Order: sequence, then C-alpha cells, then structure tokens
Amino acid sequence: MKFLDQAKVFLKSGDGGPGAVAFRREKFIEFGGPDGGDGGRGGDVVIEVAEGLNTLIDYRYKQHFKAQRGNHGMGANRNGARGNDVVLRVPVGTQILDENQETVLLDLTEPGQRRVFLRGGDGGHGNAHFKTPTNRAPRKFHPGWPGQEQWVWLRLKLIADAGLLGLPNAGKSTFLAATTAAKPKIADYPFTTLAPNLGVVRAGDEEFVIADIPGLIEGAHEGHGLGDRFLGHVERTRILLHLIDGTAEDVVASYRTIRNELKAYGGNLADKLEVIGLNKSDALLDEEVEEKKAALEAESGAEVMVLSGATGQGVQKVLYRLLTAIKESKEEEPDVIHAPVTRSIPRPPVGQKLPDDDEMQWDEELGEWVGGEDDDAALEDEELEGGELEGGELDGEELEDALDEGDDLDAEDGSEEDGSEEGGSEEGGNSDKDGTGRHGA
Ligand SMILES: Nc1nc2c(ncn2[C@@H]2O[C@H](COP(=O)(O)OP(=O)(O)OP(=O)(O)O)[C@@H](O)[C@H]2O)c(=O)[nH]1
Ligand SMILES: [Mg+2]
Repeated sequence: MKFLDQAKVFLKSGDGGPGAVAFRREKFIEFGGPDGGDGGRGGDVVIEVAEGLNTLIDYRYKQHFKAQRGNHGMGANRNGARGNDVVLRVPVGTQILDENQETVLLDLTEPGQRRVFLRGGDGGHGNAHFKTPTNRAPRKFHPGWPGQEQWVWLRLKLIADAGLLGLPNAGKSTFLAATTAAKPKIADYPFTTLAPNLGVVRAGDEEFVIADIPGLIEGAHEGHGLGDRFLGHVERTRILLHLIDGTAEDVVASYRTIRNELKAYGGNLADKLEVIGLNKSDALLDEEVEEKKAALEAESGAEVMVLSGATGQGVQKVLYRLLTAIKESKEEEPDVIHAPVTRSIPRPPVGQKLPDDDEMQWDEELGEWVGGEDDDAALEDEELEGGELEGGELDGEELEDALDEGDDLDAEDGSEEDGSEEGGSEEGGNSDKDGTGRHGA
C-alpha cells in the first residue's frame, strides 16, 4: 500500500431538516389543530481510528466528506429521520489540524477511538411546536439549523517507541531488519528508504516498536533530499537511535549534520533522549573504532555505543539500552506522546530525480508527485468533483453510472448507525476536540 502521511479534506456535517406545517384533517373533526412534526437532526462527521491501517492514502482520492441532512418533519406529528453520519477511518497516530496547520484539533492515539468531530445541525420545530393559547393554528415552523463545515489537514505521525535517525546509508534499515521481522529495502545507495517502516523488537517477554525513516542530509529542512517531513514519524518516540556510518571520513561532521537538522525542524526532537551508535564497526580497524568513538564522545558529550547491524556485534547492548530507557519513560508517562504541531511545508524536493513519467506534477498541498499513468483514478475523481458527487466512496465505473443517472450521492458512505447508541449525539460540541491541551508546548 502506498504511503501518504498528510492530506487536506473538506468536512461538513448535515444540516438539520425543516419542521413541517400541517394540520390535522379528519372526517368529523373540525379544526384538528397543527400537527407538523420536527425536522431530523443532520448527520455527524465522525473520525474513527481503524486498526491495521498505516497510511492516509485513501484521502488522496477522495477529499470531500459530507454527512447527510436531516429529513423533513411531516404531518401527523411525525418527526423527520436523522441524517446518516459520515465516518472517516484513519490510522492510529493521525492528528487533525486546522487549515493553516497551526493548531491540533484532535490527536487520535488509541486504536478503536471514535470521536464526533463536527456535529450535525438540529432539526427545526414543526408548527405543532408553535401552538399557543392565543395562536391555535400557527403556520410558523423552523427551517432547521445548518451543519458545520471546515477544511482540515489530516496528518499522520506514526506511533513508535524508538526512532532511527542518520544520514542516508548509515545502516538504519539494516538495523531494523536485524532486530525485527520487518523487511525494509536495503542497498548501498542513498535514499533507499522512501517512506517510514515500523518493526517490533522482541526482547524476552518485552517488546517495543522501532521506526526507520528515510535518511536526512544537510539542508533537509529546506527540502534537500527527501526533506524533513518524515521526522514527524519519530516525534512520538521516547528515544532516538542516531546511527553514524563508521566508514565515513568525518564522523563528527555526520553527527553534526543530523543534529543541526533536528534543531532546524523544531518541535521536541532536538531535546529527545538520544543513543549514539557508531555503526559498521565490522568494516573498521580497532584503532579506527577507538579514534572515531573518542571524537564523537568529545563532540556530543555522551557515551557512544559501537555496533554493526550487519554482523550483530554490539546490537544486543544497544537494544537493551533502548529498552531500559523506554521502560523508564513509560513509567513516568504511560500515555502516548502527543506530538506538538510541527508545520510541514510541502515543496518539491531539491535535487531529487524527477519522476520518469512526464505526466506527473508536483502537488503543493499533498507534498508529492501526482498524476501520471498510475494515477488516473485520482484525476478522474478530481474532474468529477465539485457538486453532487462529493461524499460517495465509489470506484470510477460506479461514479460514471451515478453521473448518468444524476443521482445525489451525498453521504453514500455514511455509516448505518445513527450515532445515538454511541451516546455521541450530545457530546458533539467543543468538548470533543480535547486532546489539544497538551499541544503546541
Ligand atoms: N559493513 C557494513 N555494512 C553495512 C552495515 N549496515 C549497513 N551496511 C550497508 O550499508 C548500506 C546502506 O544500508 P541501509 O541499511 O540501506 O542504510 P539506510 O541508513 O537505511 O539508508 P537510507 O534508507 O538510504 O537512508 C548497505 O549496502 C548495507 O549493506 C554494517 O553494519 N556493516
Ligand atoms: Mg533505509
């Protein structure tokens, strides 16, 4: 599955349905009185954490999500039905940010979590509601309250205990492959890894999750190489393993480059606990190891661990060190680390090879190359957008059929449940957007 960690989407909860104006009409009953029922409540926009999902790729193909409006009230005091909710399924670790990427509105860190993000509008009262002693036959009704709408960014920040950092070719993926069942691509050219990989380390009866991200180079914060946008995926970790290729001429310069990028990135990264690993020790002479280790220790003021991901030498010691720190950190703060806002400004990577496919274009908003042969589905969706079809999660063929028939497909994928069993209906307001208290520190 393709990896995508940010997407901009439009959300709208359903408008409330209007109340009815009706009068009881029955044989032998004169002046039966007003009996127009209330309109139904509009559907909510619900965000749900789906298990086993680790990409936001679905949101590249579909960007508008509208819940259904409530139905009209009717005569005989019948109230309109509630509109269907629209449910967005997102991977664990997804944040919802405002349109300017300045505030985290919701941080979803637990599998199965379900929140009403935008509450549907209430239905309007029918004329039966407006009956008074002085006006026994009101023609008055309320048209219903509008739903809420908002553009938001979905931003995935993977949840892992330890994060691997380093220049390209430092041996990050090799380390992940040696310590977990993950099978990342490994090769002796830079930028082998193009998207983050997660792996689970099992140590006795304990385990923890490591994240391997693409290598950083100098100027990553300005978009060089693959840029620094993948750093978001180690923000929630409790510790970083900074790997340095021991075969490099100047290991101190390697170390500094990464540290500078961490500082330039901002957020909490530069302050995070870090284990420094002098990697590829198998390819070094003993005296080289000593010399490089000493130089790194002088520069960092911290102990430097020596290891080789390829032969396994020193790896257990490093894992033990990570595990100890992770356990301590979890005792202190058992909850998942709520990552602060780090604004990522998507831009075409500087000096990156252009895609082979000429049709592809750089998408500023998504921060990636789109279009081209593989992407017809995406383009089709965009062409069809802008009206009746928003809200439908249909494939191309279905979309065409629907277009022919002129169907109104709003909220086609709204879930069946009406939300009442969730007790969700009343907790829709601001109280739902909690989880923000700890952000932006
Ligand atoms: N001799 C030796 N070579 C290693 C070791 N670890 C990795 N390598 C080699 O270094 C090269 C890069 O390894 P990767 O694991 O792909 O490096 P990476 O840090 O994931 O690189 P990017 O994904 O490009 O950022 C490969 O050719 C590996 O075989 C090691 O401990 N010793
Ligand atoms: Mg790699």
